[in-house]
Amino acid sequence: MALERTFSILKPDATERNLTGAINAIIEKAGLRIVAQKRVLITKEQAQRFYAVHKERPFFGELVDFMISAPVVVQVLEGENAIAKYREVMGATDPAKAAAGTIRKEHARSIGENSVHGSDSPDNAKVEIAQFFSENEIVG
Ligand code: DAT
Ligand code: MG
Repeated sequence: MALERTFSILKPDATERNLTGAINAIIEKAGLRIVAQKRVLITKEQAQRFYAVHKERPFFGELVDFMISAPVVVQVLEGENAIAKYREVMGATDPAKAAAGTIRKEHARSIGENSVHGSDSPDNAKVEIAQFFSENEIVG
């Protein structure tokens, strides 16, 4: 399989607890390369657009408020099978159900404050990367 790119966010609960290095170590140990990275405060509009697929869910407001509550680190990760591999490294959405050694098992606070986002499909990866990075900011 060819090299693939996925979009990642280290969420506010991770930046607040100074865990970005610990999480990046797990990412890199899994063989994923961080080919773009920046720390940003996202706007409410950006958060609403990013999570628009969940806008009818009861937790939507809480999710948006959480995502704008502190800085996040947005990243592009590159590797063989990067999309599925990063989902595996992240662990299940609910940290209580995540496998040992995954980012969410080791670090997430709760199902809502679960430390990381990762794209779930090639189409979404493309859209999400383009929301935060221009092509010349990604250096593979
Ligand atoms: P994932 O982040 O694993 O792709 P998702 O796309 O289903 O999970 O949901 C997006 C985010 O929404 C998730 O990371 C945290 C929040 N969320 C999901 N289900 C939730 C729930 N039952 N209660 C609170 N927040 C939830
Ligand atoms: Mg998702």
